[in-house]
Amino acid sequence: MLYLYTLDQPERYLHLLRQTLPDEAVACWPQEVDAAAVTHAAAWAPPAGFFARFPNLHTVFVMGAGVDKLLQRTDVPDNVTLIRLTDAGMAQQMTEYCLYGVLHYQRQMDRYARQQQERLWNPLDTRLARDVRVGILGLGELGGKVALDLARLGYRVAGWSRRPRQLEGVRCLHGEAGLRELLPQTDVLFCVLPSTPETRHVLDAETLALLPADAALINAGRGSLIDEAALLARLDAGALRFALLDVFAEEPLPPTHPFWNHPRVIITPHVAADTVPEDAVQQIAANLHAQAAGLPLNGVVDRDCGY
Ligand code: NDP
Ligand code: OXD
Repeated sequence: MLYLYTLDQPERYLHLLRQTLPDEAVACWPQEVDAAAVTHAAAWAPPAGFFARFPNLHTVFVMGAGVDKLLQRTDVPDNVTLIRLTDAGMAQQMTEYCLYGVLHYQRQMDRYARQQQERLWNPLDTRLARDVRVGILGLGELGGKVALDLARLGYRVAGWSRRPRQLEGVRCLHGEAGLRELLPQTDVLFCVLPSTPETRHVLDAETLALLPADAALINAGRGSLIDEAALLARLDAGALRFALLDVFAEEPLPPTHPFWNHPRVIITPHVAADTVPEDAVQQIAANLHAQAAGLPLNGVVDRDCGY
């Protein structure tokens, strides 16, 4: 049996799962079921201890791309296969989110907004896409597509990953040295890394200082990627033009957080790329069929790497 837990549109997911998997028994929390019959779960952010009630659970489908919260839990035994969503409609949304920030920078919307407050009619220099250097941290399912899309639009794109990558039209760097090479040559930095012990505070006071004066930062990965105090200090000093932030160390962002009314910060509430129910269910179904047929699975989480 496949047991579903989501607070986001549970009826829609249940309907789609039953429609797509007519031969599979599917139930949805809080329905009471025979816990021993549950072999698979599809879940996003269930309460602590949720998975422990299913003694025969062997596969968890994560209904999102990031698995950081899941890997911190103690109720998912090591022998359970974790499968996350790969793209599933989120990559296009990430491109849109990143492009919004890049255009904000390139077309100087932050400066025009300030000029408008002063009723100031003052055309600023126009910058072409080919003169804007976009750096992308994370070249996986999401960052890889963002990099390719922006390169196709004419931006000068460089990207950074853990292992060497090759993407057409994108300058690909990796490892510690690659990050140090990329940052000083970046006008707009887009972070879409997973949260792992290695990526924690990858942007701290020292690495943020490698960005050129006037650069902009967009974070759609996870809040843990950035040392928020160091970012605030850079913004306060006017060393960064603006930060477009979708993810935070603490979510929801506490009402007293200085980001809220910082003139150089734009906040969105973790909406850069939403899970698309139809695509998510298609991916879960395809993996269930592949698993039953003994075929390779898509999106298996590497617990050792943390993503
Ligand atoms: P992937 O696993 O497909 O890609 C992760 C990328 O990060 C890979 O390129 C990987 O390198 C790179 N990476 C991981 N660790 C390191 C490291 N230590 N140093 C350098 N590069 C590293 O993930 P997705 O693209 O699917 O998703 C990325 C993240 O986006 C998610 O984990 C989640 O946190 C976030 N997200 C945010 C959403 C939002 O709405 N804000 C929505 C969806 C996801 P390599 O290629 O070598 O493996
Ligand atoms: C995800 C997210 O990881 O929504 O899918 O952040």
